[in-house]
Amino acid sequence: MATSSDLEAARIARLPDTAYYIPDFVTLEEEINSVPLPRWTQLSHRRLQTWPSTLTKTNTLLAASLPAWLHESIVSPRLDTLGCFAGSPHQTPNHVLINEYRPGQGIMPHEDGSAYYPLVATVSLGAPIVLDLYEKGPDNDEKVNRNPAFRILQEPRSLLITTNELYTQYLHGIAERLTDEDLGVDSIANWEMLGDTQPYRNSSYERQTRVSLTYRDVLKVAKVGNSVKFLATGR
Ligand SMILES: O=C(O)CCC(=O)C(=O)O
Repeated sequence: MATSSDLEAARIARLPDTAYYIPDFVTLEEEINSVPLPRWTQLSHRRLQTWPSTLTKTNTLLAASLPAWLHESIVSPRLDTLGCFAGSPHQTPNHVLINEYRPGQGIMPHEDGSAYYPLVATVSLGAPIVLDLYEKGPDNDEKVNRNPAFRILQEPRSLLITTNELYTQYLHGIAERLTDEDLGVDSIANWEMLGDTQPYRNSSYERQTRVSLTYRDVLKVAKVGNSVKFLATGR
């Protein structure tokens, strides 16, 4: 199992501070067994599951454990062994978003914001996808350029960690297209770190359904039991 000393070896050297990429983070068998339970919310451009629940309007997580199949089984213990959440308030992820993208679907460039400790650990399942990184504009939210500053190819079963300046100073998004093209050592920041470049030997691939599990640590957590008790006693 990859440990914290392996994390430095997984650093994507061609990106600003800091991203890590680990191919084959989960095995084929684990990938097949990790099909999410059907609790999807249909959004206009993708489907989403939020575990254990959506954040409140004040970006607070109502305290609840992540289900065992997300937290205890495979990914969280490996993230803990890597030590990537060692500096976060809860020292382990407490929130997971699961996104499903069919061919042609994507997610607009955005930032994940201050509700979370500035680190996202993303496990990709099912099919590859290209994540685009954009520099923030002067007003801190618009894209500076229409073109991405960097592109990361996420293979199925891989782990991508984004943190520090890359989390705070860049937007990330997935283009709505059927084919990802112009794939090669010059255009893909983690090309040398891919487990297998053969599927991209024609510099492109056709999108298939891809599922991402994004592990995060929500900074503010409220104990629901206490507020319910408070309401009940009126004190
Ligand atoms: O699916 C992904 O890899 C990106 C998901 C994402 O950007 C998000 O949930 O905020």
